[in-house]
Amino acid sequence: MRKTRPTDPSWADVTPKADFLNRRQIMAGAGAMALGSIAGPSFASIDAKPSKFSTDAKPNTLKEITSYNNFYEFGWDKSDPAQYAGQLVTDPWSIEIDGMVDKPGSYPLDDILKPVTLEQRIYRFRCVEAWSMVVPWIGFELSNLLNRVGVQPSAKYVAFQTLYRPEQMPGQKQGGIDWPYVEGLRIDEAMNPLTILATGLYDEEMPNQNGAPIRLIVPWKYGFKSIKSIVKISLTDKQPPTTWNKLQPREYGFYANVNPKVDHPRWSQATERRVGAGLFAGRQETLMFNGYGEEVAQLYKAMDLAKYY
Ligand SMILES: Nc1nc2c(c(=O)[nH]1)N[C@H]1C(S)=C(S)[C@@H](COP(=O)(O)O)O[C@H]1N2
Ligand SMILES: [Mo]
Repeated sequence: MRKTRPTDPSWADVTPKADFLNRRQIMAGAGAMALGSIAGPSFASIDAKPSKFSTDAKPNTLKEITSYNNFYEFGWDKSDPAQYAGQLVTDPWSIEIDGMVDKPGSYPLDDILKPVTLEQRIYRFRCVEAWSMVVPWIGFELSNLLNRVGVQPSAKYVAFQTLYRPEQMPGQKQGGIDWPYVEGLRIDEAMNPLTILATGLYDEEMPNQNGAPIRLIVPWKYGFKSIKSIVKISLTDKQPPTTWNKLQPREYGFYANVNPKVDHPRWSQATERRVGAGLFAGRQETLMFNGYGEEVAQLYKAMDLAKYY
C-alpha cells in the first residue's frame, strides 16, 4: 500500500496513532485483516508511550548513537558495526524460550510484539570503557514477555544468547570471543521495570548496528550486559556464563553494576566522557547504578558490591 499520488493519504493519516506501533506490529495485524502486502517508508514511524522512567537529559543524536558502537560480531572498531551490520538479515526472526518456563517454544518476533504497547525510554547508557550516551529507546518491559511464558518458581536466572551467523557477522569468523555472545541476569533484575527489550530508537526500528531486531537494555549496568540481536532466552537455576566475564573475570563481573567506587583494574570508573559533548565539555561524574539507585539499590542491599562487581 504505497502512496501512489502525492494526495493519497498515508497509513498514518487514516489510522489511529496508537495502531501504528511499528512495522512488525502492522504486518502482524495486516495478516489478520488480509490486507496483504504492506510496505514502504510511511510505515517506518513508531508511535510509543512516554514513560516516567525517562531521563530529561538531552539525548545523543541518531548519528552519534548509530556510528559509535560496540558489536564485536561485526568487528572491534567503533565504526565497524555501522559499516558491516547492514548485511544482517533480521526478518524473519524468532526467539527460542526454554528452561524453567511453563510455555517453552520458538516464538516469532511478530507474536512477541503483537500484544505489547511500546514505550519510549530515554535512558542514560554507560559503557564499562567510561564513555556514555543518552538514548531514546523504544521497547517494552522484559517482565511482560517472561510473565507471558510463565516463569517457574525454580528459575533464579535468565540467560540470553545472540544470533550466531558467521556468514553475515564477519567478526564471528575471528577468534578472541567464544561465540555466540551470551549474557545473563538474576531473575529479580530481569523483572525490574527498568529492564526492557528494545526494538527501536528515536522513531525508527532498531538499526542493525544497535542490535536489530531486538536487544536487552539494563540501564543501571555497564553496556556489555545489554546484549544485542537476541535469539534465545533460557530460564535457569544456575548463574549463567557471560561473555566478558569468561574472557576477563578479573575485569568484568557477572553483576557489572555501574559503580564509580569500584574501578576497572586498568582505569577509573569515577568519571565518564559523554559522547558528542565536545572537546571542552570535560568529563562528568559517574553515578552509582548510573543514577538509577532509587529503582534498583534494594536489589543489592545485602551484597558487597566490591566483591560482586
Ligand atoms: N551481541 C552483542 N551484544 C553487545 C555487544 C557485542 O559486542 N555483541 N557489545 C556490548 C557493549 S560492550 C556495549 S557498550 C553495548 C553497545 O551498544 P550500542 O552500540 O547500541 O551503543 O552493546 C553491548 N551488547
Ligand atoms: Mo561496552
